[in-house]
Amino acid sequence: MTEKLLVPDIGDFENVEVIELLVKEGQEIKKNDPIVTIESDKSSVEIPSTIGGKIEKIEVKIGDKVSKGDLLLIVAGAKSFSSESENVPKNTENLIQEAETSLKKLEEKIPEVSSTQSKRQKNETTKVKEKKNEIIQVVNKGDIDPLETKEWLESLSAVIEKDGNKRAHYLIKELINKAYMEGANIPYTQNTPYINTIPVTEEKKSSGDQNIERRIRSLIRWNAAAMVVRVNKKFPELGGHIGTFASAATLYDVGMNHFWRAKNNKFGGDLVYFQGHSAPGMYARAFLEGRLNEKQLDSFRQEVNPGGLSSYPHPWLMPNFWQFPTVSMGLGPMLAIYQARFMKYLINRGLIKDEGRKVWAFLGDGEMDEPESLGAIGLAAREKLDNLIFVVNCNLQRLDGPVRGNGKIIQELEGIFRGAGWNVIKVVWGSYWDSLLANDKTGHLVKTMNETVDGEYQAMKARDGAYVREKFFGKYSETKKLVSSLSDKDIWRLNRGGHDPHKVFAAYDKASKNIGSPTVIIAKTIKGYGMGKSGESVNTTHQTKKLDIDDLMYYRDRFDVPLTDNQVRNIEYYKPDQNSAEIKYIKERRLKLGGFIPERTTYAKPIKTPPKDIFDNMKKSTGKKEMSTTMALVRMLTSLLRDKNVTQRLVPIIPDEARTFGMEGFFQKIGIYAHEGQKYEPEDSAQLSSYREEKSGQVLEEGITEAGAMSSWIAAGTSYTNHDIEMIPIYLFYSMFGFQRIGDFAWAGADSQSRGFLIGATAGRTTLAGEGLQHQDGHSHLIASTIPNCVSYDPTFHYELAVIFREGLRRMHEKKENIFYYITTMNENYPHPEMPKDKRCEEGILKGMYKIKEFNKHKKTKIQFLGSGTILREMIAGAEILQKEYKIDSEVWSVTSFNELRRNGLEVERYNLLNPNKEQKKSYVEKCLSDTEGPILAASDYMRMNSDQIRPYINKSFYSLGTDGFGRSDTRTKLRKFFEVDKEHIVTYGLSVLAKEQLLPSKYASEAIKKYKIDSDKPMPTKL
Ligand SMILES: Cc1ncc(C[n+]2csc(CCOP(=O)(O)OP(=O)(O)O)c2C)c(N)n1
Ligand SMILES: [Mg+2]
Repeated sequence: MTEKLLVPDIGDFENVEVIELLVKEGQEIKKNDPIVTIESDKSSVEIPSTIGGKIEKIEVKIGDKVSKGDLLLIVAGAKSFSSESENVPKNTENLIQEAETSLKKLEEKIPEVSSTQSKRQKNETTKVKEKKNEIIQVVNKGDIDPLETKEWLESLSAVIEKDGNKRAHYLIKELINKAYMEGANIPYTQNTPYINTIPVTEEKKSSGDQNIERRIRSLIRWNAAAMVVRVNKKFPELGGHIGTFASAATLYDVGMNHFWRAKNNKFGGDLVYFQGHSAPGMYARAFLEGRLNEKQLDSFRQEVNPGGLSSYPHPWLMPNFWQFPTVSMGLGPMLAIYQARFMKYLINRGLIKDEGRKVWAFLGDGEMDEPESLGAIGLAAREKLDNLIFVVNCNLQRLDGPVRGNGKIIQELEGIFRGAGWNVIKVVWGSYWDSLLANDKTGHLVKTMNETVDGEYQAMKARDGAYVREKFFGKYSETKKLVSSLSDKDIWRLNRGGHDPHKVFAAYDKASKNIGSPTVIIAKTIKGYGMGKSGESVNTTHQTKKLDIDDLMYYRDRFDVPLTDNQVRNIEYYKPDQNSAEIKYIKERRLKLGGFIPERTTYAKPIKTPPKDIFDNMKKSTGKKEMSTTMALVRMLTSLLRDKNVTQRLVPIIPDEARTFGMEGFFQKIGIYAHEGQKYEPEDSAQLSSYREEKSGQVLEEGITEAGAMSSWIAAGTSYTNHDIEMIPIYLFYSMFGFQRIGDFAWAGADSQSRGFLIGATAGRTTLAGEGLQHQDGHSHLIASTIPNCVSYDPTFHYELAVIFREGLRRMHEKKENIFYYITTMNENYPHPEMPKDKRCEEGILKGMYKIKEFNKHKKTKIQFLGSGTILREMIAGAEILQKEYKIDSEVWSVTSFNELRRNGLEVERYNLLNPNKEQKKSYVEKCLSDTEGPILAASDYMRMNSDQIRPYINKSFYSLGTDGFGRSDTRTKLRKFFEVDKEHIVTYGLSVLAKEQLLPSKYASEAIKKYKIDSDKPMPTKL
């Protein structure tokens, strides 16, 4: 039996060119094997076979134009004929049914996965039954019928006692539903009362030795503060922070002693994002662990000489220690969310094992004001990232003062996270409050807690017990009575949740076991905890970096650090003996948890660079066929997907612009990642480029979030260290929405030593024609050049792109250089020439320039043209005019990277200046141009500063053209005329430059100005 394979529905396209035949006659094929690649003027896509069998005849050849229904090939002995009905995707109902069955299976599995969880759930009911009839009554000012309220509350208590929490919850839910249906939109449940989320009865107890843990924590506190004070005593300019870690010490210690599992040869490790300026605490712990010595602590913030400790977590500066750069506020939360998401992506794609690893992120309450901090919490909930735990340290202060003086940051964050679908655990009060709360029969204590604003809470901790008694408990007679038997000292001892290891342990335990949603632990602490008058809860705490002797004595006494007065005066570190109980304990805990944290290692295997010929089709002329470099890139990616070493490792990342870049073919080919698969039949399901979401999908289709896409890129680009698997992220974006939008993330990516490609597509101020001022990028290369390990290119032709891309793969993913690539691609279609045969061409492309054309017919006057991106084509056209109409020769250089040329120039110049007696070196740009004839005119589709970068390294007359000024929407021709980078301006400026250099009479330039109707009086485009 023979079957025909036809061109499927390819959307709105007709007469699309066949550009590749991927099979031969006589070949056995399987269903879904790619048969041919077709290409429209916007995108290329592979057509897969719907039949398996032996190819009897291929009915198309390269260059043919095909449309839907055309015959592609005939297959003999078709094994599984894809009938109409099979071709038609499963209907929505089936898909939903499938999803539901798998959900059911998951639910059934959950108790197995977490027997502790189910036990806990059972306990919930039984425990509650044992509980006495105690309810927290929130006194309501507007209660019009207290008796009725009492009856309802008593009924509820009776239900809880008789049938447990769940039944009570059910009844309340039903009541709310009923009220809603009757038209009452109540209750507004943004918040729960200002008390701990976990009731005392449900607190999981730590098995740790609390006394020893307190001693260890005290030593860490002391050493962290001592480090900052010592360093600032010696070099007051260095700075540092004491107050932040002082507030967070317990939050970190409980994690370190009990929860965070390190990476080792048996386990991938939890990933912890430490709050940047709490770094002193991490160093102080590492000191006790024996990982750092006193000398190193004394070189805190002295990073110039090797061995110094970096100010904040910087993997670039401490590559064996820090994993995540967090100090620029707001980046940590997003990076952590996308890290957790990428971990699930790797698991769902079968690239790493699911070991139940977690991502923890420590954030400041002030930091939560950064829009990025909350910017991706919806994604975390949507994707059910139960491998993610945020800990927000709510010390109620930021740098200048209270985070919310008149409000309550904890309540505000609770509402936001609850609304987004997170599991919220508030840790507000410490254990000393437990009995008070239990005795709060009238509800006035909780009422006071609810009513007190953060500014007051802060002020109270800056005062003393008597003040708290008066201001807080004194508000109502009921609360006053509640503490009547407590001394002022007792009242002062009433601790906050974040400083209570028991409460923190219970919260961490619950968070680690949570299934189906991310968790945020919102912990209340005191900024500068234990610092007394010098810094506890005072507005200036954040910047306290010097403590006088009295403060230090107080701090020592407050935490019982076993140092003599003299030792305190000398601000000595304290490290107990190796055999002491403390050191043994700390080491034993970490051993149990698999090793030290933080620690940065990598055991990833390199990815073999694809063979040299993989992009050979990019080195041939396209003839008359026009295409953009963006399209050429997509073609290259399609080829890469056929390379067995590379295919699985590619991570295409797109923020909702796949169609703009002609990448929609990837949807079907490799699928869009969706953690729950596809629960609906896509509208375009019958088409070849249908929107296909899949659990094991490869494309990260991020939606409109450049910051999110960049966070994914960083997660994938650092996968070699965080997951020991080298990945190749390729993030395509509108170049204008690249560095300037997410510059700080790019900097964090660089610090993290991310490896991968950033593709600034639709680049060039006059090349992206119709979009206007905020779209047209004329400077992204300049921003890219500010990042030291970013290698950037602005190629014009497909073979340049191919050479650059392959070298990027080799340098980053095979040779593991800690660099990343920024490449601009354009959306202008034009024919591409064959790669020049000159052997130096490839080297030149990579170094930044090579001679692409020489016009030397007349041998009289000569000029050197340097161009990049699409403007190179204008230069070639201009050079042709000059030769033909003015008998002027020229050499045209394709400059693939002004940035790389400048870097080389800088380096060589520095060498020469520092080695005046040695043989002087020549920069690459000098080597290319020093022996050439005539002045130099450079131009690009970027600001003049782009090409001006190489001016100092050329001992010749140098002029530049560029697109300085605001972009605007118009045709390419008009835009290039406006910015004076079209071929006519290149000719005119060329003639004028030659006149200025006394190589040509000025009349030629004047004539050209007239001929091309150039208005010499037009203001600079920067002023328009
Ligand atoms: C993007 C950014 N802006 C400003 C800063 C400077 N800065 C460092 S810490 C800090 C205050 C932080 O307050 P919070 O987040 O509450 O942390 P805390 O120290 O109170 O734990 C500021 C403004 C920064 N690091 N990053
Ligand atoms: Mg704070």
